[in-house]
Amino acid sequence: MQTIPEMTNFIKNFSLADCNNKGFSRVLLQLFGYLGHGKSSFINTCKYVLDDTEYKTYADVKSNDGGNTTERITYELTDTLTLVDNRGCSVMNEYETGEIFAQLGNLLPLNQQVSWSKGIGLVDRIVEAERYVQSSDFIYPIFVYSVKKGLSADEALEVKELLTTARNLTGICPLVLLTHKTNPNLRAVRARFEDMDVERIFALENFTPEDHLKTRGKHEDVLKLYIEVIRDIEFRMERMSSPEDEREKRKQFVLKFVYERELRKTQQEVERKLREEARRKEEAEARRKEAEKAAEGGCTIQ
Ligand SMILES: Nc1nc2c(ncn2[C@@H]2O[C@H](COP(=O)(O)OP(=O)(O)OP(=O)(O)O)[C@@H](O)[C@H]2O)c(=O)[nH]1
Ligand SMILES: [Mg+2]
Repeated sequence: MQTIPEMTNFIKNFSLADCNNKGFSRVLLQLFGYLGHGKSSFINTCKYVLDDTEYKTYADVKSNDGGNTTERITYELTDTLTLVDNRGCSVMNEYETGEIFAQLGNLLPLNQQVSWSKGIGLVDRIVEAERYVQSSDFIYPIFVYSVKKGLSADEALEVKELLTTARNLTGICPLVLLTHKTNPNLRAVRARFEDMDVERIFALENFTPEDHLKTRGKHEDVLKLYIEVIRDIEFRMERMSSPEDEREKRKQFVLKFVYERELRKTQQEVERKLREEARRKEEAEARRKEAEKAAEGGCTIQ
């Protein structure tokens, strides 16, 4: 069992130069998930624990249910580890998931306002961003979910799909971080994630501006999470190809996702038009028959 200073040193001194880094120079810990689940608070918590100074709000935290973080902002935690506060999504419709995957795959610029675009606008932005995005960044996905929100069976299906796609995109099974650990929903929510075959589930209580009394339990929870993340990075690094190839794979993945989404949309539109046309014909036919009947009736009376 390591002590707190030992764990802290281990995390702070972790460097990709010590492993077979294939040319990767920095790790981007990509935080993603729904609005208001505690991503920004987690960043503040990590800085508080690793810097071990007074509590500061580095990342903007909203006092309500979210929608606050609208930029992809980076926060350097150590020389090697950088946290990325991605824009949260409200519902998992196909447009938002396209955006989420482009962010997650690090295909959009960092530290710039995130403007969401419908249709193939996203493809243009990905191509445009190629000049600015650093391919030597190793992507590590962390899915943030608040226990307080609960998780129904239907929502769990949606989350599972999101996590599976994120895994296929990044090559890493996202680590699931449950916030609001002390909420009574913890057991039930954790069980849902366990059913999804998630490999690593961590639960913690974020420090907040209202409550940042440092307890050993809270402090250690954060350090243990990082130690696990580092072990995982070392394992995955062995199995990665070059940073450029990896980025190209991610790009192809997201472009295919957007292309298929647009194709589905076009097909749905064509099907809708055909259904409408068939309905119009049926109605016209019914009207014609009505008129015929009325005309026949008129003849009999005469
Ligand atoms: N008690 C408690 N409050 C938390 C925890 N995590 C987040 N909060 C609170 O929940 C609210 C939303 O947290 P944020 O960190 O802004 O969430 P976010 O995911 O960054 O939200 P967006 O950027 O809007 O998507 C804030 O009021 C936080 O103080 C936690 O673990 N425990
Ligand atoms: Mg935020």
